[in-house]
Amino acid sequence: MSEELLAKAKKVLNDNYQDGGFTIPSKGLYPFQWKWDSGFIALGFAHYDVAKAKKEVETILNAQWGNGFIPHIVFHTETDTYFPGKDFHESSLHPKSSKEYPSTGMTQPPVFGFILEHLYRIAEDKNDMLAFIEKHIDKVFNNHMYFYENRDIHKEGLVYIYHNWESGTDNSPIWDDIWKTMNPPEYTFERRDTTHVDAAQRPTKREYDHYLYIIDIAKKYNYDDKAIAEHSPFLVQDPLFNTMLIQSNASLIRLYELLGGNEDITALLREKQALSISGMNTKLFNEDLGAYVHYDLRQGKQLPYICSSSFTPLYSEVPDAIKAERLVSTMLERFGGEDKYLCASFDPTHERFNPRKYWRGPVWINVNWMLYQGLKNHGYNELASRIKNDSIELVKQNGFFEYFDARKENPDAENSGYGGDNFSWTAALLIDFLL
Ligand code: 9YW
Repeated sequence: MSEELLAKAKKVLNDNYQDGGFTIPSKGLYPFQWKWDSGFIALGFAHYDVAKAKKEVETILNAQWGNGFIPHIVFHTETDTYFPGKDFHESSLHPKSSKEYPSTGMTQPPVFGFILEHLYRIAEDKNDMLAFIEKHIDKVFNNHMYFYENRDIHKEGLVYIYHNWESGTDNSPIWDDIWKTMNPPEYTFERRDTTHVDAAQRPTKREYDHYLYIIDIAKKYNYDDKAIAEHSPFLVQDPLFNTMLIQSNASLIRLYELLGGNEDITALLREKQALSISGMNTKLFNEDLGAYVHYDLRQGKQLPYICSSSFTPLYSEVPDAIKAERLVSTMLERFGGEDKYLCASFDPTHERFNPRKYWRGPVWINVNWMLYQGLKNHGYNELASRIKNDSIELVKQNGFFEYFDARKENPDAENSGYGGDNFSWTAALLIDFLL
């Protein structure tokens, strides 16, 4: 059975691979290259087609800007099946943007440090992979320095995101509190996502008005980081985003050590790492909730909600044994009932939970993969296995969807897979789970 599933997963990835040397997340719905998707996709390819794995990473890193920034979408091709496209984003406004690759002017979680390390783990020909890593690692390092130099405004080791799309968790109920502080104009535009996917599973039109308005503000300042930090109505320190940076720092340190030399770089990374870890634990941990939460820099306060991002610090050295234990018990208490698959994207006990809507409740395989790694690293092998088995089960029963209903008994739909079908990172990470 798992052979069959594996073959299907490979087919999804192969079919989504494009001539330009990148892989789209899902046909129709997402026709370009997305940043964190491409990291997870490379991991899947690494198990059976190393050339494509390398190409995927190389292509996105080629689109890096002169200041080290890596954009969230790279518009490699012309198509009007996605909104907002390159004409709305206008990355050329930023003086250091790539001239060759039009993109968005926002980013996504920094995954490439740990992705490179996983590519090395999986590779049969270690020397060949190490040569690849040596060629590209400085780009990832420069990307981390971009974050620390431009987005850590209080020099506390925590970097900001200025748009919900930068978080990767687009319409999380966490952002509802921020939407209440804004009153964007009513934009006139043609949604494309809802021609591919049931509108009940996607963000609302009004939410999109907010998304577009934040971009317009950033564009007004030519995507200048300092101006964005001053003027963006959305300015958040996200536990998932910062954990990915920290986990990627750790991988970069190990990889640079493997390569030899580079003492200045590793010393700098270690210094940043210590600051970031302490920032996470002092500013983003919420003792009452027993979880990491988001911090709203605009309002100067924590956003006290638990979502799957709250547990992702397990995929890093951020929580000590006591905090790891707290996280695990919070997860089990609120998200882990016998009637649920792990791990819902938002607190199932909260009134804002919606089991079918995108990041407001459904299970996402990339987050599950990170939780699995983290639980294993912290010694929670049984719970790690549960998350892995739940992920495999959801795909086996429903197909390679973008997200899944966490309820084992689903009264609303026959198929508990939602959003885009033949979804690349679901396939890629399933391959990693199975092999
Ligand atoms: C959008 C591509 C992206 C992911 C994001 C996810 C979704 C796209 O799809 O956003 O148009 O809203 O939220 O994390 O990278 O798979």
